[in-house]
Amino acid sequence: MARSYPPVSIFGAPTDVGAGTRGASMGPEALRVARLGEALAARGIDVVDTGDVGGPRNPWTGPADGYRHLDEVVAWNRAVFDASSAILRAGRMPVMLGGDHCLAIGSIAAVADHCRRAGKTLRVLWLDAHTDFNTSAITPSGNIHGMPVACLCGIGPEPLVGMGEQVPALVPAQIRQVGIRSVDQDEKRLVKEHGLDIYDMRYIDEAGMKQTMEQVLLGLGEDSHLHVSFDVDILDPSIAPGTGTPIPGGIHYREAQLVMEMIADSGRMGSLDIVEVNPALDDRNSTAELAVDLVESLFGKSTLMRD
Ligand code: 4U7
Ligand code: MN
Ligand code: MN
Ligand code: MN
Repeated sequence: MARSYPPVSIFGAPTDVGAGTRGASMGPEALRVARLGEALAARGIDVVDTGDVGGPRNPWTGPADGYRHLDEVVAWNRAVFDASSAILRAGRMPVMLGGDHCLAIGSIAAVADHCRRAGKTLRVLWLDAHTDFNTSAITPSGNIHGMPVACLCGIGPEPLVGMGEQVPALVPAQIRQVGIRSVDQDEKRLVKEHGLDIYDMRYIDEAGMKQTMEQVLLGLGEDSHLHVSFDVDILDPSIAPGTGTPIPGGIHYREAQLVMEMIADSGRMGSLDIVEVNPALDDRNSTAELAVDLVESLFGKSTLMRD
């Protein structure tokens, strides 16, 4: 059955300050070149592209006290927080084009504040090869794109943990992680300690994607707001080479489509990040094109007879 979608506002956050490989700063343009806005408009969705938010250049320096580029990461996240908040206040759905995954701190902090104002229950679906639950004490890299989930749960530096009014922005029980296959040694201990709900590749192999997504979406209701944070490195590198931290053994095309179709069927998606597209590493923009294809499914495009 055709579903109607709220109006969408796309914005870009062209930076790679949180990443260990440069190039995700070109992600927003790559997604536009792959015609993201046009694809949603063709589905009858009211969509505007508000352009890019701005921030400091990437200084490309080493870690200081366990963080690389902390000041720059804070500045970019404030810009993302402000843009997401404004879009939500206007009654529209924010779609953030990253940029690296550190930017989900700002986008999700904004959504958490919005949900509190609107009396909605927030659930976050983290589609990723990585759990992104590192801290300055345990990070092997200092790269803050490996820390957003911890920061949102209140573990991290004050300016990132306290981005919004609601601090912490999330509790682990609100989060579902799908596609996980790369977790650092100490990070493993921490995600267990905090009880994150993780559907790793072993789980997906054994249960299948249908049952996995049924579990993930269980309990969503009328008053639920589902935030989808889509790190394209959830996809197998053979179909999505354009990303800075590719990990073998990812989900394939049909599994990815099913993830998106089942989210669409839930009817609860209220906000979206598309992050970690790195055109410098891509094969003729194929990763951005695949991301757009999958986002069309997120907005209700399905195969054959179900439209
Ligand atoms: B992404 C890593 F060490 N865990 O912290 C780290 F393996 O947003 C990678 O999921 C983090 O792409 C990947 O640097 C962050 C590493
Ligand atoms: Mn990530
Ligand atoms: Mn990742
Ligand atoms: Mn990455």
